Amino acid sequence: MGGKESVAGGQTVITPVQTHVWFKRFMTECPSGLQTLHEFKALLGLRGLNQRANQYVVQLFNIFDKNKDGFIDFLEFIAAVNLVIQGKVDQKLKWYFKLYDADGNGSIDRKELLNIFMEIQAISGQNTLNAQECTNLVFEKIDVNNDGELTLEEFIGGLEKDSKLLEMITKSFDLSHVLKIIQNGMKQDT
Ligand SMILES: [Ca+2]
Ligand SMILES: [Ca+2]
Ligand SMILES: [Ca+2]
Repeated sequence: MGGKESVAGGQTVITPVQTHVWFKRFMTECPSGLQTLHEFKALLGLRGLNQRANQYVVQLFNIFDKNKDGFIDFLEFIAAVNLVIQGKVDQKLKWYFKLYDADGNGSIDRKELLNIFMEIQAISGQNTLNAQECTNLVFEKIDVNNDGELTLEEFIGGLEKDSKLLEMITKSFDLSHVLKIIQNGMKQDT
């Protein structure tokens, strides 16, 4: 919220020159060209995470790691950056959906959503939002057939219709600060 110079704010387009800059940073950070989970965490300045927060980062890493080889290569990295910077809302929502669907069975149940909210709290150190209440609210609003599971359709359809909810979800998983860390020169020590 307020005062945040969101790098993802404008409709920035990644130019070839920028891609080159990213590439140099990426290679400086991971000379092997393959980023491990450990390096990923170091990159984001995430240390001494508790179990919940750690779980969230692992999930994030796994989503970046598209080909599931256990590393983030530059193409995967730039794809993620690209999405965060200029992805359309429904592309981003698809991505959130993957992140929230922890067991990958194609739907989000209450436990998964609750978990993710708690992980986010753990990572951001915020207690302003009550994870249980948020979960209830989301299901109340967008679980159209009331079966306790959110399909991709319910998720995207519901959020696109409800701007407040969309804002909550977007904020809960705001990658712009992640991107800012990366843009600030991938500093490892903070
Ligand atoms: Ca990979
Ligand atoms: Ca699931
Ligand atoms: Ca449902």
